[in-house]
Amino acid sequence: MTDIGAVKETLRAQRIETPSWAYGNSGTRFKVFAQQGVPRTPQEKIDDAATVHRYTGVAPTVALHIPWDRVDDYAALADHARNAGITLGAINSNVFQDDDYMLGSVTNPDPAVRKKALNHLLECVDIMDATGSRDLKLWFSDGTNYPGQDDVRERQDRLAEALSAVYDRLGDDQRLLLEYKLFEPAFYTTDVPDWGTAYAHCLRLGPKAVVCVDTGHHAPGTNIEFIVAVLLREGKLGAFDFNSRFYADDDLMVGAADPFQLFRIMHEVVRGGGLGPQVAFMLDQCHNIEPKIPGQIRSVMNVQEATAKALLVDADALRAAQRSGDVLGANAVLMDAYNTDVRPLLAELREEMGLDPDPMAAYRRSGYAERIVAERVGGTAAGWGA
Ligand code: PSV
Ligand code: MN
Ligand code: MN
Repeated sequence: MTDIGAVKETLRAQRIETPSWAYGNSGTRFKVFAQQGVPRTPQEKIDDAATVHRYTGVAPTVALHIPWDRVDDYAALADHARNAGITLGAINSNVFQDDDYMLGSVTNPDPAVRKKALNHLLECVDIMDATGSRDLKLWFSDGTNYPGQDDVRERQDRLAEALSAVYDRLGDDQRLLLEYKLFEPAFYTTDVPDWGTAYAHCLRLGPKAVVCVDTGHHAPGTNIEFIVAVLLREGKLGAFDFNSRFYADDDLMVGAADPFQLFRIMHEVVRGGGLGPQVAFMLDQCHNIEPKIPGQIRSVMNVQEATAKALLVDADALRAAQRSGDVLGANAVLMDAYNTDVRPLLAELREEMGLDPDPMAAYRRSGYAERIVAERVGGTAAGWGA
């Protein structure tokens, strides 16, 4: 039997981090459809993130991307966030948007480019010191397009060298999250293409280096929940970048394309004891055609719903069925939880937390959307990459 009180306590303590870049304009390489009222500054992105937290109650941090969120005074930015009711979360490095990085950043054959990339990563740790952020998220677009283009093995050596320099710079309470991605923008080899490569580097680096699983970064058909189970078992699952995909790295709302997969992932998280602070649950999404703040609210709710269902799995009944080889019985236990409508439970929890039971409706009624359209005139709207 599941203890509903305990389920609610766990849901109340859950933390989901939203990304600053979700609030700015974004699109595909074909077209960016600009929206009215989007933030023009990192401060306005933080205000929008704080709004998501106001209505969901479980999104108290916002991730920054440098240099997209570059400011002169990061401590002041952290103050701005605190005044808005949230704090600054992971610092995402960016060594993929500079002409110098055409052949790679930390794995570039040119040592001068490698140095420049490393300096940026180290600067991100300085920023973490100022913002009080725990996590540095590293994603490298590095790779090659053609067989023979560069020495694949040597690129691993260059990567290891840079990672180790960053690792040595981390404070005692700081972590490095290494994110992998199968392909794009590199199409032949990617230097950190999969969890195995990320895991191998993190293992060598030490306990402060952990893997980030971006749910959109796998080949179609990959069993992501298996990866989650294995990484958790090894103590090397550090974070999620949640989003949904139909084809490649689509960055659509988490739980939109395949809510069952999200449930299966959360089941392994619960099973592996990963619902604590050691795993950061972050969104990495772009809202190209839908309004951004409600897009984030919906995404946070989707993660909550998948988590609630995973918490409802009758662990004792599941184990008993598994131990007795009852294949259909075990599957039924899981499906019973997945097929439960958890929306009333979450609505009740929100009321207990002093929130509106329907965050989407409460946001709609608040007038915030109309207010930012009226107020955010002049200046340049922040976009993906600005
Ligand atoms: C790369 O595709 C990625 O998932 C990384 O996390 C980047 O920081 C982010 O997307 C940029 O949107
Ligand atoms: Mn990502
Ligand atoms: Mn991505």
